[in-house]
Amino acid sequence: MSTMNLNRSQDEAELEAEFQRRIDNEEKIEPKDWMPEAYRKNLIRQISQHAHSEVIGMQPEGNWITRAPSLHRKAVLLAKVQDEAGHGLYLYSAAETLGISREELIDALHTGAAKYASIFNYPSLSWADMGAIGWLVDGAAIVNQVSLQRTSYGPYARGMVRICKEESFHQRQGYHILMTLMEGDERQRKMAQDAVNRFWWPSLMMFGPHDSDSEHSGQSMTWKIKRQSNDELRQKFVDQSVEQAEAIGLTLPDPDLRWNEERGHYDFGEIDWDEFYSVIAGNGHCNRDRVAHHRRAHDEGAWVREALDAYENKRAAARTA
Ligand code: FAQ
Repeated sequence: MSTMNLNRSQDEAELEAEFQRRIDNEEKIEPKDWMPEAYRKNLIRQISQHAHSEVIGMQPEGNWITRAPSLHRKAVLLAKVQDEAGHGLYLYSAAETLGISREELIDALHTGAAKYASIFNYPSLSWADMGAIGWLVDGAAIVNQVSLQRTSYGPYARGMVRICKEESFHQRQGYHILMTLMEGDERQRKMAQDAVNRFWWPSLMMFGPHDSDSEHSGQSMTWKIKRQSNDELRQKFVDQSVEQAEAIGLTLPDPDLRWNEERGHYDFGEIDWDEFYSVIAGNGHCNRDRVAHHRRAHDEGAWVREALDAYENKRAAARTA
């Protein structure tokens, strides 16, 4: 190794040691701070996939806005879906602070280079699905996001604080839909139970593979991008959901679900990992439709982006003049 290269790698090692010291000290890393290239890339990956999930996640619920059973439910659902768009925007902005453009991020979604949460590749078949999505999907998202409020990257952590407040409202509105159905007639109770039967296992998959199979967890935990592991968060979600289900008379579709006195947690059955990997590889019920729909909406919105650019250029020209 030449002396110059040796000096460079020494400098790099010192910078990395200082970076890790800051992380260990619970200091937030900000956009202009030095960071290892792999930290930057890993964050772009996670934050952008998180953003894509929020935006693609509007589709299953968007499907029910025109069929909501009352004006009140419709207004609430509209507000919720709009919130998800807002979450996507905060998250894209946070990713952009790492030096990547919105166009590159969207392109990665369209080409399949970037993933989004597997759950949104399942269809929403009945009104009760709006309840199950709010209760379980937003519920799982909150468990994960509360933990991410303490993530090491400043813009991501701060975005999470606001997102979590809104997700709490989302979760409650979903639970309220199911509660109302469970107080209804036999058909309504069946509809609620059917939705929970279909969404329970995919919700558990939202936390990702087991820790032992999680490719990114080790490094992400050292850098405190992730503060709790996939399995820890999944367990937390199971524990909180059992009592909530019981309170309104729903049954979680897992015969192995039982309280384990020794562990102080609920034991639960094994997830169908073949299904999980098949869905994230692009073969879920709705993968193709979801991306095609996003592409279409993006293309139809091209004129808005062009108008914004034209306006910005005009303002810049006026400033220079
Ligand atoms: N779906 O090594 P790990 C919401 C991928 S927001 C698809 O464990 P990591 C709001 C993973 O990306 C929901 N892919 O990965 C809402 C990686 O692939 P890659 C979204 C998954 O990053 C509600 C590979 O598997 N929340 O729902 C999934 O350490 C209602 C290996 O996995 C977030 O994104 C999955 N479930 O841990 C909106 C939270 N799991 O990238 C509308 C932020 C894993 O190498 C309606 N993200 N993969 O190609 C995280 O906390 C983490 O990224 C995990 C995965 C925990 C999701």
